[in-house]
Amino acid sequence: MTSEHPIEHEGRGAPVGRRILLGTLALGALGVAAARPLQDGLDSALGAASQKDPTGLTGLLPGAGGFRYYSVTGSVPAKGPDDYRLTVGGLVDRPDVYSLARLRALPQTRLVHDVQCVTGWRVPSTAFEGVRLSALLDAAGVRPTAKAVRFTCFDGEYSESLTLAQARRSDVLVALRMQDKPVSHAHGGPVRLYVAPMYFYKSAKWLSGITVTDRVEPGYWERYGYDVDGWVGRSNGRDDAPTV
Ligand SMILES: Nc1nc2c(c(=O)[nH]1)N[C@H]1C(S)=C(S)[C@@H](COP(=O)(O)O)O[C@H]1N2
Ligand SMILES: [Mo]
Repeated sequence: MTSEHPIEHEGRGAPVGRRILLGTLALGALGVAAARPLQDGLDSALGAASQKDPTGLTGLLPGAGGFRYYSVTGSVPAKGPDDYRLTVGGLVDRPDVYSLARLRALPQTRLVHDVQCVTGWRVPSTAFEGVRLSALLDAAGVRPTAKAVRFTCFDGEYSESLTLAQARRSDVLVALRMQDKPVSHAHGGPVRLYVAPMYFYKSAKWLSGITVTDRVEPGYWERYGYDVDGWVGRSNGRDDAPTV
């Protein structure tokens, strides 16, 4: 066991620990073989550690500034100004499809917080910049029956969800920039979700769909035991809340 293992450090909520363990085993059977790092050459070095890190299917890259690049799929198509699209639909009056140019033309918000992965690594004071999710929801006209928002990704696998109240927070962005640069492909560019107050698994990379729904549909990692309400320091992660 290494320090990467969340169960060892959780210290509370044994049922949750068991859920994560079961998730790890299921993932070992179903997912790890198919999941590969975005960059080649890391597999052998990281293979053993990856088995012990439910959200750590890929690993630390030299020069990544403390970030790890995660993807639950083996490869993700690159998208840019010509072919990137973000659809907004579901329980809204005005469904829409945004190009990168349209997103860039909207008012941008820049936030600086610590990034905190649920498995323990943290990157202090990281800038994210983009369009407030609340602005896109307001533009779409959320219907009164709506309760939640589901996010889908052009990797074809990952998903996330927030309650409508969480989604409307001013520190939740549809991010176009990270570390004061356009979000790179490895970090989920050209557009990723950024949920500042929650563990980084909530910040879906390669964002392609925003669907307003009548109930929360647990996202990818949440089916393996992590909390849908992934507040840093208050959910089943193992770390203290970062300084903001
Ligand atoms: N589409 C997609 N989004 C994702 C993930 C993923 O595997 N696929 N991993 C999540 C997890 S567990 C973390 S910690 C962060 C990692 O972001 P990074 O690769 O930019 O460091 O992305 C989150 N969003
Ligand atoms: Mo993570």
